[in-house]
Amino acid sequence: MIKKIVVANRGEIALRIMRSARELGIATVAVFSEADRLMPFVQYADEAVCIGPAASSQSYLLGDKIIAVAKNTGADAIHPGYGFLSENAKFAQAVADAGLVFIGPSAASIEIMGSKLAAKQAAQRFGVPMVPGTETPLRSVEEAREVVKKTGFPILIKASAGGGGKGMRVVQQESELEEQIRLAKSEALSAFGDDAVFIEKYVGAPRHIEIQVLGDQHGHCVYLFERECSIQRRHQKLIEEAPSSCLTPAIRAAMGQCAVDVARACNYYGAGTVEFLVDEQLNFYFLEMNTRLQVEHPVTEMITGLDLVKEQIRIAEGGKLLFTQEELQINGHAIELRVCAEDPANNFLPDTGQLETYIRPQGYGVRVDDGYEQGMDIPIYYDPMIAKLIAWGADREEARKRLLRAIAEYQVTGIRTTLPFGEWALQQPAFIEGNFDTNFISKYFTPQALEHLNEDAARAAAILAAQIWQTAGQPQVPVTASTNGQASQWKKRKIMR
Ligand code: MV4
Repeated sequence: MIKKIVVANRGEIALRIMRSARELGIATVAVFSEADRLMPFVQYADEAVCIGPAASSQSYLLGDKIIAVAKNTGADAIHPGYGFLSENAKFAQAVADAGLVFIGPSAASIEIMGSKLAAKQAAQRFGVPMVPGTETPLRSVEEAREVVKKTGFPILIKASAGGGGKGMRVVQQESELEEQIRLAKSEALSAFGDDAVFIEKYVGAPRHIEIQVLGDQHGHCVYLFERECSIQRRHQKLIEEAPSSCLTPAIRAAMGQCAVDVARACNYYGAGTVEFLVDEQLNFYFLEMNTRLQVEHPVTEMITGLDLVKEQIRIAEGGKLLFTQEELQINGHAIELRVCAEDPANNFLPDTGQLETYIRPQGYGVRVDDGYEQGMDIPIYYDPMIAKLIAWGADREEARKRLLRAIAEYQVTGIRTTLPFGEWALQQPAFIEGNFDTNFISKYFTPQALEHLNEDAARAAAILAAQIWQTAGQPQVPVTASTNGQASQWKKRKIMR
Protein backbone atom coordinates (compact mmCIF):
# COMPACT_ATOMS: atom_id res chain seq x y z
CA MET A 1 0.00 0.00 0.00
CA ILE A 2 1.16 3.50 -0.83
CA LYS A 3 1.82 5.63 2.26
CA LYS A 4 3.47 8.75 0.86
CA ILE A 5 3.25 10.33 -2.61
CA VAL A 6 5.52 12.91 -4.21
CA VAL A 7 3.39 15.10 -6.46
CA ALA A 8 5.62 16.03 -9.41
CA ASN A 9 3.52 18.96 -10.55
CA ARG A 10 2.24 22.39 -9.53
CA GLY A 11 -0.88 24.54 -9.39
CA GLU A 12 -4.41 23.20 -9.50
CA ILE A 13 -3.53 19.64 -10.43
CA ALA A 14 -0.99 19.28 -7.61
CA LEU A 15 -3.67 20.37 -5.15
CA ARG A 16 -6.26 18.14 -6.83
CA ILE A 17 -4.00 15.09 -6.39
CA MET A 18 -3.12 15.93 -2.77
CA ARG A 19 -6.79 16.20 -1.81
CA SER A 20 -7.51 12.66 -2.96
CA ALA A 21 -4.34 11.37 -1.29
CA ARG A 22 -5.42 12.96 1.98
CA GLU A 23 -8.84 11.33 1.82
CA LEU A 24 -7.06 8.00 1.40
CA GLY A 25 -4.83 8.70 4.43
CA ILE A 26 -1.75 9.01 2.22
CA ALA A 27 0.88 11.65 3.06
CA THR A 28 2.02 14.06 0.33
CA VAL A 29 5.26 15.74 -0.62
CA ALA A 30 5.23 18.84 -2.83
CA VAL A 31 8.19 19.61 -5.03
CA PHE A 32 8.23 23.26 -6.04
CA SER A 33 10.22 25.86 -7.94
CA GLU A 34 11.45 29.11 -6.45
CA ALA A 35 8.57 30.93 -8.19
CA ASP A 36 5.99 28.71 -6.46
CA ARG A 37 7.13 28.98 -2.83
CA LEU A 38 3.89 30.65 -1.67
CA MET A 39 1.49 28.56 -3.75
CA PRO A 40 -1.44 26.78 -2.07
CA PHE A 41 -0.22 23.34 -3.16
CA VAL A 42 3.04 23.90 -1.27
CA GLN A 43 1.11 24.92 1.85
CA TYR A 44 -1.29 22.00 1.53
CA ALA A 45 1.34 19.26 1.28
CA ASP A 46 2.57 17.48 4.40
CA GLU A 47 6.14 18.18 3.30
CA ALA A 48 7.59 20.42 0.60
CA VAL A 49 10.96 20.52 -1.10
CA CYS A 50 12.28 23.30 -3.35
CA ILE A 51 13.84 21.71 -6.42
CA GLY A 52 15.19 24.69 -8.34
CA PRO A 53 14.64 27.97 -10.18
CA ALA A 54 11.39 29.01 -11.85
CA ALA A 55 12.08 27.65 -15.34
CA SER A 56 10.47 24.21 -15.76
CA SER A 57 13.68 22.89 -17.30
CA GLN A 58 15.41 23.63 -13.98
CA SER A 59 12.66 22.33 -11.71
CA TYR A 60 9.52 20.42 -12.73
CA LEU A 61 11.27 18.62 -15.58
CA LEU A 62 14.18 17.37 -13.46
CA GLY A 63 13.13 13.73 -13.12
CA ASP A 64 16.24 12.55 -11.32
CA LYS A 65 15.98 15.31 -8.75
CA ILE A 66 12.32 14.48 -8.10
CA ILE A 67 13.16 10.79 -7.70
CA ALA A 68 15.89 11.79 -5.22
CA VAL A 69 13.30 13.79 -3.25
CA ALA A 70 11.08 10.72 -3.12
CA LYS A 71 13.97 8.63 -1.80
CA ASN A 72 15.02 11.27 0.76
CA THR A 73 11.52 11.80 2.13
CA GLY A 74 10.71 8.09 2.33
CA ALA A 75 7.92 8.37 -0.22
CA ASP A 76 6.90 5.21 -2.07
CA ALA A 77 5.19 6.70 -5.15
CA ILE A 78 5.25 9.61 -7.60
CA HIS A 79 2.17 11.14 -9.25
CA PRO A 80 3.14 13.15 -12.36
CA GLY A 81 -0.17 14.96 -12.97
CA TYR A 82 -0.44 16.22 -16.57
CA GLY A 83 2.19 17.97 -18.70
CA PHE A 84 5.80 18.05 -17.43
CA LEU A 85 7.01 14.43 -16.93
CA SER A 86 3.60 12.74 -17.16
CA GLU A 87 4.11 11.16 -20.60
CA ASN A 88 7.85 10.66 -20.41
CA ALA A 89 8.48 6.90 -20.72
CA LYS A 90 12.09 7.24 -19.53
CA PHE A 91 10.93 8.98 -16.37
CA ALA A 92 8.26 6.32 -15.69
CA GLN A 93 10.95 3.64 -16.10
CA ALA A 94 13.44 5.53 -13.89
CA VAL A 95 10.79 5.78 -11.16
CA ALA A 96 10.20 2.02 -11.35
CA ASP A 97 13.95 1.32 -11.43
CA ALA A 98 14.34 3.37 -8.24
CA GLY A 99 11.91 0.98 -6.52
CA LEU A 100 9.09 3.55 -6.52
CA VAL A 101 5.56 3.34 -7.87
CA PHE A 102 4.78 5.53 -10.90
CA ILE A 103 1.10 6.44 -10.57
CA GLY A 104 0.25 5.95 -14.21
CA PRO A 105 0.66 3.32 -16.92
CA SER A 106 3.78 1.27 -17.61
CA ALA A 107 6.73 2.90 -19.40
CA ALA A 108 6.06 0.48 -22.28
CA SER A 109 2.48 1.72 -22.72
CA ILE A 110 3.62 5.36 -22.65
CA GLU A 111 6.26 4.59 -25.25
CA ILE A 112 3.91 2.85 -27.68
CA MET A 113 1.30 5.59 -27.49
CA GLY A 114 3.99 8.30 -27.75
CA SER A 115 4.56 7.08 -31.29
CA LYS A 116 1.41 7.87 -33.27
CA LEU A 117 2.40 5.25 -35.86
CA ALA A 118 2.96 2.54 -33.25
CA ALA A 119 -0.38 3.52 -31.71
CA LYS A 120 -2.16 3.20 -35.07
CA GLN A 121 -0.54 -0.16 -35.75
CA ALA A 122 -1.60 -1.45 -32.34
CA ALA A 123 -5.15 -0.15 -32.82
CA GLN A 124 -5.35 -1.64 -36.31
CA ARG A 125 -4.79 -5.15 -34.94
CA PHE A 126 -8.03 -4.72 -32.98
CA GLY A 127 -9.97 -3.39 -35.96
CA VAL A 128 -10.42 0.08 -34.51
CA PRO A 129 -11.61 2.48 -37.25
CA MET A 130 -9.05 5.03 -38.42
CA VAL A 131 -8.97 7.84 -40.96
CA PRO A 132 -7.86 6.45 -44.36
CA GLY A 133 -4.13 6.97 -44.87
CA THR A 134 -0.85 5.29 -43.93
CA GLU A 135 0.13 3.28 -40.83
CA THR A 136 3.86 3.12 -41.64
CA PRO A 137 6.44 5.91 -41.96
CA LEU A 138 6.16 7.60 -45.33
CA ARG A 139 9.15 6.50 -47.45
CA SER A 140 8.82 8.61 -50.58
CA VAL A 141 6.79 11.18 -52.44
CA GLU A 142 5.77 8.39 -54.86
CA GLU A 143 4.23 6.47 -51.96
CA ALA A 144 2.38 9.63 -50.93
CA ARG A 145 1.02 10.01 -54.47
CA GLU A 146 -0.24 6.42 -54.40
CA VAL A 147 -2.00 6.98 -51.06
CA VAL A 148 -3.60 10.21 -52.28
CA LYS A 149 -5.03 8.35 -55.29
CA LYS A 150 -7.21 6.50 -52.78
CA THR A 151 -7.89 9.27 -50.23
CA GLY A 152 -8.08 12.35 -52.46
CA PHE A 153 -7.19 15.86 -51.27
CA PRO A 154 -7.02 17.53 -48.85
CA ILE A 155 -4.72 15.40 -46.72
CA LEU A 156 -2.85 15.94 -43.48
CA ILE A 157 0.80 15.11 -42.96
CA LYS A 158 1.39 14.26 -39.30
CA ALA A 159 4.58 13.64 -37.35
CA SER A 160 4.66 10.24 -35.66
CA ALA A 161 6.35 11.75 -32.62
CA GLY A 162 3.93 14.71 -32.59
CA GLY A 163 0.46 14.73 -31.10
CA GLY A 164 -1.98 17.27 -29.79
CA GLY A 165 -1.78 19.03 -33.15
CA LYS A 166 1.98 19.53 -33.10
CA GLY A 167 3.74 18.92 -36.43
CA MET A 168 0.60 18.75 -38.62
CA ARG A 169 0.39 20.12 -42.18
CA VAL A 170 -2.62 20.34 -44.47
CA VAL A 171 -1.97 19.70 -48.16
CA GLN A 172 -4.67 20.92 -50.53
CA GLN A 173 -3.30 19.86 -53.90
CA GLU A 174 -0.76 17.70 -55.74
CA SER A 175 1.55 20.63 -56.58
CA GLU A 176 2.23 21.26 -52.84
CA LEU A 177 2.77 17.64 -51.90
CA GLU A 178 6.52 17.24 -52.35
CA GLU A 179 7.40 20.51 -50.65
CA GLN A 180 5.06 19.92 -47.71
CA ILE A 181 6.42 16.42 -47.08
CA ARG A 182 9.95 17.80 -47.06
CA LEU A 183 8.97 20.60 -44.65
CA ALA A 184 7.01 18.24 -42.39
CA LYS A 185 9.94 15.83 -42.13
CA SER A 186 12.52 18.50 -41.36
CA GLU A 187 10.18 20.14 -38.84
CA ALA A 188 9.53 16.79 -37.16
CA LEU A 189 13.25 16.05 -37.01
CA SER A 190 14.13 19.35 -35.33
CA ALA A 191 11.10 19.38 -33.00
CA PHE A 192 11.05 15.71 -31.94
CA GLY A 193 14.34 14.22 -33.16
CA ASP A 194 12.35 11.82 -35.35
CA ASP A 195 11.44 12.57 -38.97
CA ALA A 196 8.83 9.81 -39.36
CA VAL A 197 5.62 11.23 -40.84
CA PHE A 198 2.38 9.69 -42.10
CA ILE A 199 -0.62 10.75 -44.14
CA GLU A 200 -4.31 10.90 -43.30
CA LYS A 201 -7.27 12.12 -45.27
CA TYR A 202 -8.20 15.50 -43.84
CA VAL A 203 -11.55 15.49 -42.05
CA GLY A 204 -12.89 19.01 -42.53
CA ALA A 205 -15.26 19.90 -39.74
CA PRO A 206 -14.82 17.20 -37.13
CA ARG A 207 -15.83 16.99 -33.53
CA HIS A 208 -13.12 16.07 -31.08
CA ILE A 209 -14.51 13.47 -28.73
CA GLU A 210 -12.38 11.51 -26.30
CA ILE A 211 -13.16 8.45 -24.20
CA GLN A 212 -11.89 8.07 -20.64
CA VAL A 213 -10.67 4.55 -19.88
CA LEU A 214 -9.57 2.90 -16.67
CA GLY A 215 -7.65 -0.34 -16.62
CA ASP A 216 -6.20 -2.34 -13.74
CA GLN A 217 -3.10 -4.57 -13.64
CA HIS A 218 -5.27 -7.72 -13.78
CA GLY A 219 -6.53 -7.29 -17.33
CA HIS A 220 -9.79 -5.47 -16.57
CA CYS A 221 -10.61 -2.33 -18.50
CA VAL A 222 -13.71 -0.11 -18.67
CA TYR A 223 -14.69 3.11 -20.40
CA LEU A 224 -16.08 6.04 -18.43
CA PHE A 225 -17.93 7.51 -21.41
CA GLU A 226 -16.89 10.51 -23.46
CA ARG A 227 -15.87 14.13 -23.21
CA GLU A 228 -16.79 16.56 -25.97
CA CYS A 229 -13.71 18.76 -26.49
CA SER A 230 -14.46 20.49 -29.78
CA ILE A 231 -14.42 24.02 -28.36
CA GLN A 232 -10.75 24.75 -28.68
CA ARG A 233 -8.46 27.33 -30.18
CA ARG A 234 -5.09 26.41 -31.66
CA HIS A 235 -5.27 22.99 -30.00
CA GLN A 236 -5.92 24.63 -26.64
CA LYS A 237 -9.23 23.38 -25.26
CA LEU A 238 -11.41 26.01 -23.61
CA ILE A 239 -14.73 24.30 -22.89
CA GLU A 240 -15.27 20.57 -22.34
CA GLU A 241 -18.42 18.67 -21.48
CA ALA A 242 -19.68 15.23 -20.68
CA PRO A 243 -21.56 13.57 -22.20
CA SER A 244 -21.41 14.84 -25.80
CA SER A 245 -24.76 16.04 -27.08
CA CYS A 246 -24.26 14.37 -30.47
CA LEU A 247 -23.73 10.69 -29.60
CA THR A 248 -26.44 8.06 -29.53
CA PRO A 249 -26.23 5.27 -26.93
CA ALA A 250 -25.23 2.85 -29.71
CA ILE A 251 -22.37 5.02 -31.01
CA ARG A 252 -21.25 5.74 -27.45
CA ALA A 253 -21.05 2.02 -26.73
CA ALA A 254 -19.20 1.36 -30.00
CA MET A 255 -16.66 4.13 -29.32
CA GLY A 256 -16.28 2.96 -25.74
CA GLN A 257 -15.54 -0.59 -26.90
CA CYS A 258 -12.98 0.71 -29.42
CA ALA A 259 -11.31 2.79 -26.68
CA VAL A 260 -11.06 -0.29 -24.47
CA ASP A 261 -9.60 -2.20 -27.44
CA VAL A 262 -6.94 0.50 -27.95
CA ALA A 263 -6.07 0.27 -24.25
CA ARG A 264 -5.86 -3.53 -24.46
CA ALA A 265 -3.66 -3.23 -27.55
CA CYS A 266 -0.90 -1.78 -25.35
CA ASN A 267 -1.70 -3.69 -22.11
CA TYR A 268 -2.80 -0.42 -20.58
CA TYR A 269 -3.40 0.13 -16.90
CA GLY A 270 -4.28 3.33 -15.05
CA ALA A 271 -6.39 6.22 -16.34
CA GLY A 272 -6.05 7.02 -20.03
CA THR A 273 -7.85 8.88 -22.77
CA VAL A 274 -8.51 7.69 -26.30
CA GLU A 275 -9.07 10.54 -28.77
CA PHE A 276 -11.41 10.26 -31.73
CA LEU A 277 -12.48 12.49 -34.58
CA VAL A 278 -16.20 12.30 -35.30
CA ASP A 279 -17.49 13.50 -38.67
CA GLU A 280 -20.89 14.91 -39.62
CA GLN A 281 -22.30 11.45 -40.32
CA LEU A 282 -21.11 10.36 -36.85
CA ASN A 283 -18.39 8.10 -38.26
CA PHE A 284 -15.63 7.98 -35.69
CA TYR A 285 -11.88 7.51 -36.18
CA PHE A 286 -9.15 6.77 -33.65
CA LEU A 287 -6.52 9.54 -33.48
CA GLU A 288 -4.23 8.96 -30.51
CA MET A 289 -4.16 7.94 -26.86
CA ASN A 290 -3.09 10.18 -24.01
CA THR A 291 -1.47 8.17 -21.25
CA ARG A 292 -2.12 10.59 -18.39
CA LEU A 293 -4.86 12.15 -16.30
CA GLN A 294 -6.25 14.98 -18.43
CA VAL A 295 -6.99 18.57 -17.50
CA GLU A 296 -10.69 18.03 -18.25
CA HIS A 297 -11.10 14.86 -16.14
CA PRO A 298 -13.51 16.58 -13.69
CA VAL A 299 -16.44 16.50 -16.12
CA THR A 300 -16.11 12.71 -16.21
CA GLU A 301 -15.95 12.60 -12.42
CA MET A 302 -19.11 14.69 -12.15
CA ILE A 303 -21.17 12.39 -14.38
CA THR A 304 -19.82 9.07 -13.07
CA GLY A 305 -19.41 9.89 -9.37
CA LEU A 306 -15.87 8.49 -9.43
CA ASP A 307 -12.70 10.13 -8.13
CA LEU A 308 -10.21 9.42 -10.93
CA VAL A 309 -7.15 10.21 -8.82
CA LYS A 310 -8.26 7.70 -6.19
CA GLU A 311 -8.80 5.14 -8.92
CA GLN A 312 -5.31 5.85 -10.29
CA ILE A 313 -3.80 5.30 -6.85
CA ARG A 314 -5.79 2.09 -6.26
CA ILE A 315 -4.70 0.73 -9.62
CA ALA A 316 -1.05 1.70 -9.01
CA GLU A 317 -1.19 -0.23 -5.73
CA GLY A 318 -2.23 -3.29 -7.71
CA GLY A 319 -5.89 -3.16 -6.72
CA LYS A 320 -8.64 -4.49 -8.96
CA LEU A 321 -11.32 -2.31 -10.53
CA LEU A 322 -14.28 -2.25 -8.14
CA PHE A 323 -16.93 -2.02 -10.85
CA THR A 324 -17.82 -3.56 -14.19
CA GLN A 325 -18.88 -1.76 -17.37
CA GLU A 326 -22.50 -2.69 -16.72
CA GLU A 327 -22.41 -0.99 -13.33
CA LEU A 328 -21.31 2.35 -14.77
CA GLN A 329 -23.83 4.91 -15.90
CA ILE A 330 -24.05 8.55 -16.86
CA ASN A 331 -25.67 10.75 -14.25
CA GLY A 332 -26.59 14.21 -15.54
CA HIS A 333 -24.31 16.54 -17.45
CA ALA A 334 -21.15 18.54 -16.65
CA ILE A 335 -19.48 21.45 -18.45
CA GLU A 336 -16.03 22.85 -17.71
CA LEU A 337 -14.58 26.24 -18.58
CA ARG A 338 -10.83 26.70 -18.42
CA VAL A 339 -10.13 29.99 -16.68
CA CYS A 340 -6.85 31.16 -18.18
CA ALA A 341 -4.87 34.33 -17.63
CA GLU A 342 -5.38 35.31 -21.25
CA ASP A 343 -7.13 38.25 -22.86
CA PRO A 344 -9.86 36.92 -25.15
CA ALA A 345 -10.40 40.42 -26.55
CA ASN A 346 -6.76 40.54 -27.63
CA ASN A 347 -6.11 37.28 -29.47
CA PHE A 348 -5.97 35.32 -26.19
CA LEU A 349 -2.57 36.82 -25.37
CA PRO A 350 -1.25 35.63 -22.00
CA ASP A 351 -1.85 38.24 -19.33
CA THR A 352 0.36 38.20 -16.28
CA GLY A 353 0.10 40.27 -13.17
CA GLN A 354 -1.49 40.17 -9.76
CA LEU A 355 -4.81 38.59 -8.83
CA GLU A 356 -6.06 41.76 -7.11
CA THR A 357 -9.54 40.38 -6.54
CA TYR A 358 -10.17 36.66 -6.59
CA ILE A 359 -13.57 35.55 -5.35
CA ARG A 360 -14.80 32.08 -6.33
CA PRO A 361 -18.36 31.18 -7.24
CA GLN A 362 -20.14 28.82 -4.88
CA GLY A 363 -23.34 26.87 -4.54
CA TYR A 364 -24.99 23.66 -5.63
CA GLY A 365 -23.37 21.86 -8.54
CA VAL A 366 -20.40 24.22 -8.86
CA ARG A 367 -16.81 22.99 -8.59
CA VAL A 368 -13.69 25.13 -8.79
CA ASP A 369 -10.32 23.39 -9.19
CA ASP A 370 -7.73 26.13 -8.84
CA GLY A 371 -4.24 26.77 -7.58
CA TYR A 372 -3.98 30.44 -6.66
CA GLU A 373 -5.28 32.77 -3.95
CA GLN A 374 -6.22 36.44 -4.02
CA GLY A 375 -3.18 38.72 -3.96
CA MET A 376 -0.86 36.27 -5.71
CA ASP A 377 1.13 36.99 -8.86
CA ILE A 378 0.55 34.76 -11.89
CA PRO A 379 4.04 33.73 -12.99
CA ILE A 380 5.03 33.88 -16.65
CA TYR A 381 6.91 30.59 -16.54
CA TYR A 382 4.04 28.11 -16.72
CA ASP A 383 0.71 27.32 -18.32
CA PRO A 384 -1.67 30.31 -18.11
CA MET A 385 -4.56 28.22 -16.75
CA ILE A 386 -5.38 29.48 -13.25
CA ALA A 387 -8.57 27.53 -12.60
CA LYS A 388 -11.16 25.14 -13.96
CA LEU A 389 -14.77 26.04 -13.38
CA ILE A 390 -17.08 23.04 -13.60
CA ALA A 391 -20.85 22.96 -13.34
CA TRP A 392 -22.98 19.85 -12.98
CA GLY A 393 -26.68 19.73 -13.85
CA ALA A 394 -29.39 17.10 -14.11
CA ASP A 395 -29.35 17.80 -17.85
CA ARG A 396 -27.26 19.84 -20.29
CA GLU A 397 -29.39 22.95 -20.05
CA GLU A 398 -29.22 23.01 -16.27
CA ALA A 399 -25.43 22.59 -16.40
CA ARG A 400 -25.16 25.40 -18.97
CA LYS A 401 -27.27 27.85 -16.96
CA ARG A 402 -25.43 26.91 -13.78
CA LEU A 403 -22.06 27.53 -15.41
CA LEU A 404 -23.29 30.94 -16.60
CA ARG A 405 -24.47 31.70 -13.08
CA ALA A 406 -21.07 30.68 -11.69
CA ILE A 407 -19.21 32.79 -14.27
CA ALA A 408 -21.27 35.81 -13.18
CA GLU A 409 -20.37 35.14 -9.53
CA TYR A 410 -16.66 34.71 -10.27
CA GLN A 411 -14.85 37.99 -9.49
CA VAL A 412 -11.36 38.40 -10.89
CA THR A 413 -9.52 41.71 -11.24
CA GLY A 414 -5.90 42.51 -11.90
CA ILE A 415 -5.59 40.10 -14.81
CA ARG A 416 -7.78 39.41 -17.81
CA THR A 417 -9.20 35.92 -18.08
CA THR A 418 -11.21 33.68 -20.39
CA LEU A 419 -14.31 34.10 -18.17
CA PRO A 420 -15.93 36.62 -20.58
CA PHE A 421 -15.21 34.25 -23.44
CA GLY A 422 -17.02 31.50 -21.54
CA GLU A 423 -19.99 33.78 -20.91
CA TRP A 424 -20.15 34.51 -24.63
CA ALA A 425 -19.65 30.92 -25.81
CA LEU A 426 -22.30 29.39 -23.55
CA GLN A 427 -24.92 31.75 -24.99
CA GLN A 428 -24.24 31.05 -28.64
CA PRO A 429 -27.19 29.39 -30.40
CA ALA A 430 -24.82 26.77 -31.85
CA PHE A 431 -23.59 25.90 -28.36
CA ILE A 432 -27.09 25.83 -26.90
CA GLU A 433 -28.20 23.49 -29.68
CA GLY A 434 -25.08 21.36 -29.30
CA ASN A 435 -24.48 21.95 -32.98
CA PHE A 436 -20.76 22.72 -33.30
CA ASP A 437 -17.40 21.26 -34.31
CA THR A 438 -13.72 22.13 -33.87
CA ASN A 439 -14.24 25.30 -35.94
CA PHE A 440 -16.65 26.82 -33.39
CA ILE A 441 -14.32 29.61 -32.22
CA SER A 442 -12.89 30.56 -35.62
CA LYS A 443 -16.39 30.46 -37.09
CA TYR A 444 -18.25 32.56 -34.53
CA PHE A 445 -15.85 34.37 -32.23
CA THR A 446 -14.60 37.90 -32.80
CA PRO A 447 -13.10 40.17 -30.12
CA GLN A 448 -16.09 42.46 -30.74
CA ALA A 449 -18.31 39.71 -29.37
CA LEU A 450 -17.12 40.73 -25.90
CA GLU A 451 -17.58 44.44 -26.37
CA HIS A 452 -21.00 44.67 -24.74
CA LEU A 453 -19.39 43.30 -21.57
CA ASN A 454 -16.78 46.06 -21.61
CA GLU A 455 -19.50 48.64 -22.22
CA ASP A 456 -21.38 47.41 -19.18
CA ALA A 457 -18.28 47.64 -17.01
CA ALA A 458 -17.43 51.10 -18.35
CA ARG A 459 -20.99 52.33 -17.73
CA ALA A 460 -20.95 50.95 -14.20
CA ALA A 461 -17.59 52.58 -13.53
CA ALA A 462 -18.86 55.92 -14.83
CA ILE A 463 -21.99 55.79 -12.66
CA LEU A 464 -19.98 54.86 -9.61
CA ALA A 465 -17.39 57.56 -10.21
CA ALA A 466 -20.18 60.15 -10.52
CA GLN A 467 -21.75 58.94 -7.26
CA ILE A 468 -18.46 59.06 -5.40
CA TRP A 469 -17.80 62.53 -6.74
CA GLN A 470 -21.22 63.73 -5.57
CA THR A 471 -20.95 62.37 -2.04
CA ALA A 472 -17.25 62.85 -1.31
CA GLY A 473 -16.05 65.45 -3.76
CA GLN A 474 -13.34 63.15 -5.10
CA PRO A 475 -12.67 59.42 -5.23
CA GLN A 476 -12.00 57.92 -1.79
CA VAL A 477 -12.14 54.29 -2.79
CA PRO A 478 -9.88 52.46 -5.25
CA VAL A 479 -12.02 52.54 -8.35
CA THR A 480 -10.91 49.16 -9.72
CA ALA A 481 -11.99 47.29 -6.62
CA SER A 482 -15.35 48.99 -6.18
CA THR A 483 -16.45 48.91 -9.80
CA ASN A 484 -16.12 45.17 -9.86
CA GLY A 485 -19.21 44.32 -7.85
CA GLN A 486 -21.20 46.93 -9.72
CA ALA A 487 -20.15 45.58 -13.09
CA SER A 488 -21.17 42.07 -12.22
CA GLN A 489 -24.66 43.36 -11.26
CA TRP A 490 -25.03 44.65 -14.79
CA LYS A 491 -23.72 41.41 -16.19
CA LYS A 492 -26.14 39.29 -14.20
CA ARG A 493 -29.19 41.12 -15.45
CA LYS A 494 -27.98 40.75 -18.98
CA ILE A 495 -27.19 37.04 -18.82
CA MET A 496 -30.05 35.53 -16.88
CA ARG A 497 -32.86 36.13 -19.27
C1 MV4 B 1 -7.02 15.50 -37.83
C2 MV4 B 1 -7.92 16.48 -38.28
C3 MV4 B 1 -8.56 16.25 -39.47
N1 MV4 B 1 -8.32 15.13 -40.18
N2 MV4 B 1 -6.82 14.40 -38.55
C4 MV4 B 1 -5.39 17.91 -34.07
C5 MV4 B 1 -4.92 17.35 -32.78
C6 MV4 B 1 -4.43 15.99 -33.08
N3 MV4 B 1 -4.74 15.09 -32.00
C7 MV4 B 1 -5.12 15.62 -34.34
N4 MV4 B 1 -5.76 16.80 -34.84
C8 MV4 B 1 -6.51 16.76 -35.96
N5 MV4 B 1 -6.35 15.64 -36.70
C9 MV4 B 1 -7.45 14.25 -39.70
N6 MV4 B 1 -7.21 13.15 -40.43
C10 MV4 B 1 -8.12 17.62 -37.53
C11 MV4 B 1 -7.40 17.76 -36.36
C12 MV4 B 1 -7.67 18.97 -35.66
C13 MV4 B 1 -8.24 18.96 -34.42
C14 MV4 B 1 -8.53 17.79 -33.75
C15 MV4 B 1 -9.09 17.80 -32.53
C16 MV4 B 1 -9.38 19.00 -31.92
C17 MV4 B 1 -9.08 20.15 -32.53
C18 MV4 B 1 -8.51 20.17 -33.79
C19 MV4 B 1 -8.24 21.37 -34.41
C20 MV4 B 1 -7.67 21.37 -35.63
C21 MV4 B 1 -7.37 20.17 -36.25
